[in-house]
Amino acid sequence: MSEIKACLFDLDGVLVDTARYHYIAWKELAESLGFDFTEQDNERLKGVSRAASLNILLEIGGIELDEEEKARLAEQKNSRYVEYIAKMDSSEILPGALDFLKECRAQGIKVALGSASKNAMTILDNTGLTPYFDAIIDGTHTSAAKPDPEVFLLGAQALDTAPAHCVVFEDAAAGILAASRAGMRSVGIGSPGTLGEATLVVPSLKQLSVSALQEFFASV
Ligand code: B16
Ligand code: MG
Repeated sequence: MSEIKACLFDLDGVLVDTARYHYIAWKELAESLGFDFTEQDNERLKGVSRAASLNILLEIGGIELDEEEKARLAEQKNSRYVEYIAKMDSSEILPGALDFLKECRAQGIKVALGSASKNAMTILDNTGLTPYFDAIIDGTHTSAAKPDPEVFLLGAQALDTAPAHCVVFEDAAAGILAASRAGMRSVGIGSPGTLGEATLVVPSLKQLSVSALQEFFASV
């Protein structure tokens, strides 16, 4: 099959572990509204936009609100989340992620970010990852959330690379679906139980090298 010319990375859960900060901030909001929000509930929010996440949270709490009130609560949660990510540094880069990005650079493979987060730039800057990207597409550039392929198609366009030559790295099932809708192969970071639709699944980027990936994708 086609050679890999570009890698498109999701942020939360692939390069950094910000899921726990999202969780704490959503849990605080749920508790202020009078209900509990468990880690299992939080799984439903991974890769989902802020507005859609709030709708899921309110559904769990059995609460109905008008759009104005929802906007206020989304802002309240985001303010808390921003306080947490303001303290992030390079120690919070996930295992293997930095070496993989460096290897992409060394092998002339283009690199883009494809994240739903509107806070992606803060996270990339605070962890020192910004210089590793040729293009950054985040929640401030997109109008449709994953599983819509928009974020990855914009990434491929910015890198001037055809989808058949792109590989997406994702930790969320919605992101794997977005990749396949964009006509791209994908690597699921996590467990085959939730990411079974990916072309390849690995526990983390530590288990993968760019050369091993080229070899594997030469056959699929
Ligand atoms: P924000 P990703 C996603 O990031 C998170 O997985 C998801 O939990 C979050 O709700 C979404 O970003 C929006 O984030 O509130 O910062 O705009 O996995 O697409 O990098
Ligand atoms: Mg993610």
